[in-house]
Order: sequence, then structure tokens, then C-alpha cells
Amino acid sequence: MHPKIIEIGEGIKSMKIRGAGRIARAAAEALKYFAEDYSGTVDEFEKEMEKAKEYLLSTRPTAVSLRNAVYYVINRTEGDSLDKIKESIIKNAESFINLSFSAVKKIGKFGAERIRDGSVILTHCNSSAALEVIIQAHRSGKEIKVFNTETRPWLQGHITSRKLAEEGIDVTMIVDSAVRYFMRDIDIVIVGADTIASNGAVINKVGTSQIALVAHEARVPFIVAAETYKFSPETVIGKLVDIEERPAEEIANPKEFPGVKFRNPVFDATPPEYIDAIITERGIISPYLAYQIIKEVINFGVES
Ligand code: RUB
Repeated sequence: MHPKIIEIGEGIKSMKIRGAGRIARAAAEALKYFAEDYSGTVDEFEKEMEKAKEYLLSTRPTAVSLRNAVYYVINRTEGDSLDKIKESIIKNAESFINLSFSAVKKIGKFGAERIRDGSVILTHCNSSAALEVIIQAHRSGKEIKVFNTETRPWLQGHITSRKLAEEGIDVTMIVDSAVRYFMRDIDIVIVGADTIASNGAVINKVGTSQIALVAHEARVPFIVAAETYKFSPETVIGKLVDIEERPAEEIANPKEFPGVKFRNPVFDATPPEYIDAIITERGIISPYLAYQIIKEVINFGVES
């Protein structure tokens, strides 16, 4: 396999490259590098491309953004000569990456318009789409405060806190289990998504569904910021979203806990009844419109 496919694939696996949007763009970029460098026969190229696809898709199982990016690049290939095919892969990869960046910006704009001046926002993990909403609201002159969870076990919340502080935003980091304690101070919750199922359920960093439940109890709006390539076409035909479980070592050193078992699922599913809205680059929708988005936007091919 092309060294860039392996380098980027390993980067995704080890979480050096992380977050659903970033891993999608990185996968598209890996396919672009592969196409740019390839010399050989069309048949061999197609075989190698299939291997690259399978490998990239195996790196992180939950985020459908990765799958949608890979299919976007491969399924739109045109031409029958090697040069034309390569050209088409490169063009598709570049177009996915541009589409992705521009979607995040649009989400930021739509979302920021919905944030009221003086709002206290809660976010979880580290989502570029959710942060774009918060940052654009701040840049538009709104006085906002943010609470963010540290996000065990990987502590992606540290990245979020630092980024918000650098922007000059009033940010407070809390432990994940303090969410209910602080919910009375929160006006709106904004999180990202790895995958959105056709029934409107949102799969995001583990802990998201607990936050949604607490927000629901306190009648605090719970909003998801997600590009349309986070919607999963395969869930329409009944496929379940695979929830990634990572090594116990991310939680503690198992050797120090003889006789103790560990479980480390890193995502969970929030049902649509706890979600007030999903902000996409196409506009702000109810989670119950997920199927419509999949039907209209995601035509990257469903493999049964
Ligand atoms: C990241 C995570 C993020 C989503 C959305 O998990 O759950 O909320 O991926 O991020 P991990 P974005 O750190 O395990 O990848 O909005 O940047 O796509």
C-alpha cells in the first residue's frame, strides 16, 4: 500500500488525527496522494484502491464521515484511461475536502445566529463543527460563556478549552460527572457528531447521551452541529452503527487492578427525542428529518 495511505491510516487509528470531520478529510487526502503517485496498470490501480479503501475504513469504525468521504472520492470516478481515472480521484478528493471546510463554516454561521447574547453554552469532547458555532458567535460580538467537559478517557476537552481560551472566550473546564451539577447554569448544549442514523439518533463521544438526558430534564436545548456527510445511508437499510471499543489502558493500567475487567466504549447514541435540532450546512433541521437528508444529499452509494 502507498506509504501515505499507511501513514494517514495509522494516524487515524492512533488518534493523532481525530474528530469525524478531520478523519474524513485525511482519508480523502490519502487517496489523493495515492492517485498522484501511482504508475502501473488500470487493473492494478483498481485493486490497490480497493485495498486502500478497506484499510482506511477499518481504522475507526464508528464515524460514517470516513466511509462517506472514501465513497465520495471513489464512487464518482470517471474515465477509462489511467490518467483520467487518477485525475478524477484527485478532483473528487479535493472537492470533498473543500466541501467539508465550507460546510463547517456554514454550520458556524447558521449556528451562531441562533446563539443569544449572554448565553452560557456547554460542549463535550472536541468537535470542530460545534466549536465553529461558538467561535463565530463570539466573533460576531456576542457575550458568551462556555463550560466544557474534560472528556475522559482521552481528554479531548483539553484541546477545546485551550482553543476557546485562545479565542478570548470565557471558558470553564469541568469533569464529565459534573454536568448535572452545572446544568442549571447552562442555556444551550452544543455538541458534534460522528454519525447520524436515519431515525435521527446521534452517535458522538461517549457521555453525550448522558448530557442530553440531563439537558432534557432541565429543559435546556440540546443542539448537534454536523455536516451532512455525518449522516449514515446504511442505517436506512437497517445497519447498526458499530460502537468502537478502545483498549483498557486508556482508562487505567489493568496490571494495577488484578481481577478487574475494563470496558471502554468511546461513543454512544443519543435518541432523537432528546435532540432539539441538528445544524447542518443545509440549514437547521429536526433530527426526524435525518432520512430526508440521507435521501437528498448522501448518494455516495450503499453497500449491503
Ligand atoms: C471526537 C468526537 C467529536 C465528533 C465531531 O471523538 O466525538 O465530537 O467526531 O467532531 P474522537 P467534528 O476524539 O474519538 O475522534 O465536529 O470535528 O467532526
